[in-house]
Amino acid sequence: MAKSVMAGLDRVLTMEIVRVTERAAVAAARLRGRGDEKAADQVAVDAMRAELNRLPIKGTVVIGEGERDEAPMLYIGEEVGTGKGPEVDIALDPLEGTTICAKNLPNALAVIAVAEKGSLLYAPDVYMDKIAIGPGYPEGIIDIDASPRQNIHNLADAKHVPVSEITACILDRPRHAKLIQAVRETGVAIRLIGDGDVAGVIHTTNPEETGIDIYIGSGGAPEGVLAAAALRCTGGQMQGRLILDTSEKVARAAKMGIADPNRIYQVGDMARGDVVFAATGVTDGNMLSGVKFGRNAITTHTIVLRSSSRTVREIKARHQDLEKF
Ligand code: VTB
Ligand code: MG
Ligand code: MG
Repeated sequence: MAKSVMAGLDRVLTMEIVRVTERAAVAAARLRGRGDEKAADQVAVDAMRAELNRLPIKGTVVIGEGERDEAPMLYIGEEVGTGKGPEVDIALDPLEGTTICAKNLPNALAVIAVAEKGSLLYAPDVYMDKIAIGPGYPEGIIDIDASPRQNIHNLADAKHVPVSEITACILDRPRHAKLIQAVRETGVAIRLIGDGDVAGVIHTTNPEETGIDIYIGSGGAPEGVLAAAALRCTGGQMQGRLILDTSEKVARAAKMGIADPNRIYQVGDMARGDVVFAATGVTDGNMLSGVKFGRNAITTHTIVLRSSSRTVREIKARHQDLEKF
């Protein structure tokens, strides 16, 4: 087998990419609670792009802010990095949860994943049905085609707890009304979130800290790939299926290389090979603290994950060179 282009680089990148999400998070955090999602998103995009372009990589954005004509920066296909270094694919969301940030609610994140070229799913910006649980359970206990009742009972059995001790995270959307009702009927607790399903999925990887055992429901497909990149590093199980409910969406997906519109993607189908993932908290959350602006320093809290070693690092940084931000 060919040697990974990341070989060793992922070790170095682990530290380097922290700056990328830190800087985007600080920029967005300045606009927390201002009710202006677009402005917060824009400053996060600018900040992330500036820092990303300092990385010693020949990177291509494969999950980004959208198509080139609708996203002037960090569009799908944009080349980033210094251009001197290995060829890598990049999935990013400079501000995952723009509405959360605008309302100053929990769990807005700046997120990035760097992977070997060709190893991330090139997902169109459509919805994806998702189900995810954390590591440590036998394979096959979740099934995207099984009923919520079945999945939740399988999980409770595997965890050796009654169903009433399980918490499911679901995006609060009218389209989830039936799902929410079915999940409620099982007797689990539901954490309804306004946005931020990348965080929702990642939270399943550490239920002791976050209180979330399982994520169920549909959200953005790009967010699905980002979450899968994180689970690739932490372990955990996830299944996703694109919702291609119009011929236009099927055609758009086909153009991106998706031949089977009904395919169920496991974690490894969405993120293969060596992956490095980082997320910095913008607002306070269940896993990460938000950016704090002090008199003499700005504090950030980041989680950095590396698939080849399965290391989970939490980096709290005090930035004293305030000019830079
Ligand atoms: C979710 C959510 C994101 O998009 O993926 C959602 O986690 C899906 O779209 O934070 P809808 O809002 O249309 O349900 C976000 O809200 C924004 O990226
Ligand atoms: Mg975005
Ligand atoms: Mg998003």
